[in-house]
Amino acid sequence: APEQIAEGAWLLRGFVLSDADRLLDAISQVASQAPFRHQITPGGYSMSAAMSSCGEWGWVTDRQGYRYSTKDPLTDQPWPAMPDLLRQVAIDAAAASGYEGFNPDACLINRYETGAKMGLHQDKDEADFSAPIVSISLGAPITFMFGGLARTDKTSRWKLEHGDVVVWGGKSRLFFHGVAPLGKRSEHPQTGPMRYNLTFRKVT
Ligand code: MD3
Ligand code: FE
Repeated sequence: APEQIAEGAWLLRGFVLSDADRLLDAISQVASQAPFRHQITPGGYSMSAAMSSCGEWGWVTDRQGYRYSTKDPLTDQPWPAMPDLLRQVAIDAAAASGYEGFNPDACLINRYETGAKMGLHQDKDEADFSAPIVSISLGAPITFMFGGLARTDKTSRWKLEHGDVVVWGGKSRLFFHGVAPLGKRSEHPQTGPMRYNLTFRKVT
C-alpha cells in the first residue's frame, strides 16, 4: 500500500520489484544509444551522477544552463524512444497514487556510483507542474532527503531501495529534494555499487 511521505507524495515500496530485471535491461538498451555522461552545470562543475534520457525530451545542462532538449547533445540524435515497460510502470505507479492519466514525455536516468550525490534542488524546468513526477530506484540503496517549498525548510530522510517507487504531485511537486552521497558499503547483487534512478516527467 502506498505510504504518504508528504502532501501529494507517495512511497510505494517494492512496487517494481517483479519488473526490476527487465527495467535494468531497458536501461542498458537506452544507454547503448544514449550513453551515460557527466554533464556540466552552468557554474562549470561536473555532476557526480551520470545521466541519460529517453522519450521525447531529455534533460541537459551545460555552461548555457539547464533545459530540456529533443536531441542528445552527445550524438546530435533524438533521444531513444521510451521503452513501453518503462512508460507502463510509470503510469501504473501514478495511478496507484491517485494520479490518473499520467502521460510522461521524458524519462531522465541518473546513475550513481560510490560517493555520487545530488544536492538539494527543485525540479522546475518543466512547463506544467500539475503533472506528478514518478521516480524509480534500482540497485544500491541511497538516502533521499526532502524538505519543503523553501531551501531552508527542515528536511526528512528516507532510504530508497531497489524496486521502490516514489510519486511526487500536488504540493510536494515543488519541494526541495536531493540524495546523500552513495555510501561505500551500499551495493546490490545485480548492480554492485551502482544505483539507478529513473524520473518520469511531463515536460510539455
Ligand atoms: C521530489 N533525482 O533527477 S529521485 C532528479 O535519486 C532527482 O536521482 C533524485 O532529484 C535521484 O531531479 C531524486 C526523487 C525525486 C525526483 C523528483 C522530484 C523527488 C522529487 C521532484 C519533486 C519533488
Ligand atoms: Fe530532482
